[in-house]
Amino acid sequence: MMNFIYLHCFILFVLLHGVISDHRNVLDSRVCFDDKFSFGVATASYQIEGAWNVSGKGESIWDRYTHAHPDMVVDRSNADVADGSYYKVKEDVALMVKLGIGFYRFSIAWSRILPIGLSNYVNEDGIRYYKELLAELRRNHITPVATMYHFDLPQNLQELGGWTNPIMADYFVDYARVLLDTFGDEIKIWLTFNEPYTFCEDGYGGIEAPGANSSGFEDYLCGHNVLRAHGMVYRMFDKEYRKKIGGHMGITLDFSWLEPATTSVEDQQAAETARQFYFGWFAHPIFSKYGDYPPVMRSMIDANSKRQGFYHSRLPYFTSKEVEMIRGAYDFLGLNHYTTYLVKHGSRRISLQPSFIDDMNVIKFQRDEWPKTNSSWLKVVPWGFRKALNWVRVNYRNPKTLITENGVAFERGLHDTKRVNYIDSYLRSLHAAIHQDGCYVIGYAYWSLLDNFEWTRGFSERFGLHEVDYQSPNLTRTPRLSAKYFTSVAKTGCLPNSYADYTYDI
Ligand code: GBH
Repeated sequence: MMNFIYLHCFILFVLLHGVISDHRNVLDSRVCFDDKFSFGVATASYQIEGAWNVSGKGESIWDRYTHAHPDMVVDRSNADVADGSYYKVKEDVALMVKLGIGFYRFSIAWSRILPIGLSNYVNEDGIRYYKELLAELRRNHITPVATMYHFDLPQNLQELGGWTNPIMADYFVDYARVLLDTFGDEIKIWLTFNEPYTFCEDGYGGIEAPGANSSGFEDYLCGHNVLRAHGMVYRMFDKEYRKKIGGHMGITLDFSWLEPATTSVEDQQAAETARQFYFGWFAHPIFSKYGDYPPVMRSMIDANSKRQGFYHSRLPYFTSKEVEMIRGAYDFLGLNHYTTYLVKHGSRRISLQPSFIDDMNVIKFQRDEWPKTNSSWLKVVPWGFRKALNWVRVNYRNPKTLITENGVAFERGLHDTKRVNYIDSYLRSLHAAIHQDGCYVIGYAYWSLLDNFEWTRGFSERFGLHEVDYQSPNLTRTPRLSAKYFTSVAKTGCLPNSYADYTYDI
């Protein structure tokens, strides 16, 4: 009888314990990233530095474009002054220290280092500026992540045709050599390019700088030379620098998720074609098992070129040596992700005028119900982040990935709850991709530390964790609510459970 009672007590204890610990699990069910996961912020030289012609800096294609065509920027602004970050190294790094972040992704202005783009003349002040930044980061234990090229080609090289000229790859190698020789001791994480799709398609196929507006033609030439340049720099790094100075080299690609609009076979196929054109164009040659352009791009562009009367495909061919050089040219993938689109199959009749959109032949759109932001192209669709990451995992054998940009623009003001919600929901999606699906992601950078010059959208779109007052002579920076939120995330590695978790004074 006694035993029987003991047994009952025991069972009751086990049951109660279960209930209590379940309860604790609910309270502790915070979404947490592991200790090694790193949080950071991202910026780019032209968008924040200002000092466009100061102390020997040469002219870039964005200097030229905004000066020659002010009407191409929605608010007729330019980045001559921008956030004045050239003069605010200490102030900006202090903001990062307050955020408690582990890394800072910035870009180096080619024409600040080599004013005419060529390696025979190095601008010492350019080197001084980035050294000062690196010293300040080092003093504060923030790891630098440097992008060699974020859209700002020296204008002098544009006179030669810019990225449509194959020799650009050689000049990029020379520039990279100067950077590795000069900064290689301090910078251990390198990105060759930011978003080649964006600057080749919008710059050479469209009307962003340099504004070549030659879609289906110059965009492909640009892409071809950028891929060669990336491969060449990676091989040089591998052969000549890795042993000596160590470090990791990758490339940043932009991947908006592309979801089939319906379950029809045609739309499923169209979505996959779109992924190959928008992302695979640059990802397939570097990250896929076999390298080279995605087969669907190759076959569609070859066929269209032929129908249009070209003797050669508008999409250039790599030599087999180039395919091998570019294939596997990475230590990690830098991934930018902002939004998602739906895709339907297109039914375009092929016109005589070459065009990237015609070659791809799909229809891309966003749902009206998806929450809007202050960027026409950006709707809030957090689940697309997880899908994009999984597509990368499945197609490219789960490469080591650093999220080099994710962010959103909303109206001015400090109480930016919409931005907090955006970041929080995208981080939840990222967390699921890592912890439920096994995607290999090592860190996340928010775009951006500061409001800045958003290319042809000028200062009208504000992505900053900090608001910049462009009317004030000091270009005053003020943290938004999202800066407090992000501080809590960066310092704890966990997403806050409630508003109170990050609005106390940090
Ligand atoms: C990133 O690109 C860039 O790397 C970064 O410099 C930029 O500040 C950030 O986006 C936020 O804008 O205005 O309709 O012509 C993300 C990919 C490609 C998205 C160009 C916007 C222009 C669309 N971007 N695209 S539109």
